[in-house]
Amino acid sequence: DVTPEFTKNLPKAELHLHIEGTLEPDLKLKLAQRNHIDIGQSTIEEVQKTYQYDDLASFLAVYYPAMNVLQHEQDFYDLAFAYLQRAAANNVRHVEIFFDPQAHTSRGVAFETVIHGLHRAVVDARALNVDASLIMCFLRDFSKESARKTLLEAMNYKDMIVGIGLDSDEHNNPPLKFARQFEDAAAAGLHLTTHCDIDQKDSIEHIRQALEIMGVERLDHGTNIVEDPDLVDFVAKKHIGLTSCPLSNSFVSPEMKGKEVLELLSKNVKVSIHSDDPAYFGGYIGDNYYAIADKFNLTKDQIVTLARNSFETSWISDEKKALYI
Ligand code: ES4
Ligand code: ZN
Repeated sequence: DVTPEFTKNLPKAELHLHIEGTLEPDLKLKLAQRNHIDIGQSTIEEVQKTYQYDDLASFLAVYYPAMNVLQHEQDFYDLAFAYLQRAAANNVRHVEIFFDPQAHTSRGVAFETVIHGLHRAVVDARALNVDASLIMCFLRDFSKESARKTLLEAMNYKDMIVGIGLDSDEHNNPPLKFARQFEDAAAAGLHLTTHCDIDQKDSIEHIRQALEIMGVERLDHGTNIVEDPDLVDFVAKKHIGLTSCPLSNSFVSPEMKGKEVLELLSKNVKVSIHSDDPAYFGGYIGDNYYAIADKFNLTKDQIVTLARNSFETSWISDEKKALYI
């Protein structure tokens, strides 16, 4: 009943997508050649052979070094525009793109280079009928001082950024580490979200901090919340969005958190489906919808609810939202 065509063609919002995670092997090789960087592989097959990971640490060990091929503004443009073309092909009408400035500034690429390249692609996406925006993530395993410096720099480009988030290694890096930066960002009118990865050691405590103390509007992943009925009530009442990524989850959890997604749907939580790092986890957003639909026999109605949730919990204007929900 639910086919790959149905999940691909359904209008949807993408809210959990790391732009650095859309670096496909062919573009990686092209940029390596263009920038004279030896990445140790010279064919797509060789690059794909390095994609071996079964936990966050082994994934990040492949992910961050690959970013070396991104050097110039045009490289960031090419990365983002290639993604936005794929988004258009998946009928993504609205996308809020995560980017990790510290993964670039820490290796000598200027913040301005990163944001100008990404922003130019965001502007050009209008011609693809994709409404795009940028969410700046802090690397949570970097210091809060580094986050503070990054936020200060971002204030020069505030109109190019819709919100902030937290990603990278969550272990021993709770949301509260960045409480001050989140407070300052909110005061500057930016939206707030944070990763609360699946099956983290302190996941309930991290979710509680993010919701009750820091006032985040969404949780990226966050599906462990099913362990705590009071928090589930809270997110249902407050219309907090939970952005689940089945194919990404499948690398660390065979059930891809499908049972949790179904339970959250049944409790009217605004959970939705997204792609995380599609070049590394085997599929774009239509594939992610199809993967969970196929494994858990979701109905078309459930799929449509997931897509509607993505628009409802997005940070587009109420006027634009009304077009989709
Ligand atoms: C990420 Cl899968 C995952 N987890 C944490 N941080 C990330 N950044 C990009 N992908
Ligand atoms: Zn993510």
